[in-house]
Amino acid sequence: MAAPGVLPCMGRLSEMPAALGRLSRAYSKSQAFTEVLQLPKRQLTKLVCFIGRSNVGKSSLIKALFSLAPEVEVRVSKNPGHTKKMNFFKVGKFFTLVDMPGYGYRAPEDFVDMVETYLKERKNLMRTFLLVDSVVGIQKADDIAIEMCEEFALPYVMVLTKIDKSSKGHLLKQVLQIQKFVDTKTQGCFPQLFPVSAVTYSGIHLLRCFIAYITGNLKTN
Ligand SMILES: Nc1nc2c(ncn2[C@@H]2O[C@H](COP(=O)(O)OP(=O)(O)OP(=O)(O)O)[C@@H](O)[C@H]2O)c(=O)[nH]1
Ligand SMILES: [Mg+2]
Repeated sequence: MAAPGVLPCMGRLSEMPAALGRLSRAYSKSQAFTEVLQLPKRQLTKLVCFIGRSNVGKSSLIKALFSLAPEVEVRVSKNPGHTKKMNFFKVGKFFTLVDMPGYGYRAPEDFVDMVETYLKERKNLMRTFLLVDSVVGIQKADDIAIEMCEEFALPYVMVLTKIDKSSKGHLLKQVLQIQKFVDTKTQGCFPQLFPVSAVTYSGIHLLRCFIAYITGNLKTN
């Protein structure tokens, strides 16, 4: 279930229209998840979703991805457990990005039902981005999401957040450990990791390009 390689995308970085944020007229739209489930599937655009432990940095990352589209309002929590429902960010006609509620500490009670039901129903879900905190690496709570992606055979990608917080040595150790985990313990996880910082914007542009690529909005030839 490996995804197409990221290399063609990297080769065209300089030709990419400045970035995803400028490319698209994005707006934020919260929608009850029951309403979304009732929508005819053919009317939904391509989807990518962001999932991860509470406080891992999902909302901050989405905010950084949309930094060139300041009209998009993304709330970032001071306390874990802020995002209790799914938030949908529709990027013009190009795709829709879904911010999932955090799991683990203070996760909504119906987290598993809500997220599992949603993910396994979506035929137009192009990729799930599973966020892991690069400071602490894969935690027990992350197993919920990893098992879910593996069980439903969802193509997913690991994004390592908050890379500005660690020394280079610590970060390298975590990256190598997570890479080994991906290589030896997963089936559906894309082999390339995406280390990012929502503070320094390191890795953000490459991730934008990758999202544009997998949603069919970045031509590579
Ligand atoms: N240093 C640093 N802090 C970050 C980064 N990303 C997020 N944070 C901080 O981590 C905390 C949680 O960030 P959020 O983006 O709200 O995390 P979340 O995963 O959306 O959290 P929930 O909505 O509760 O699930 C906030 O205090 C952010 O400022 C990063 O790249 N670097
Ligand atoms: Mg959030």
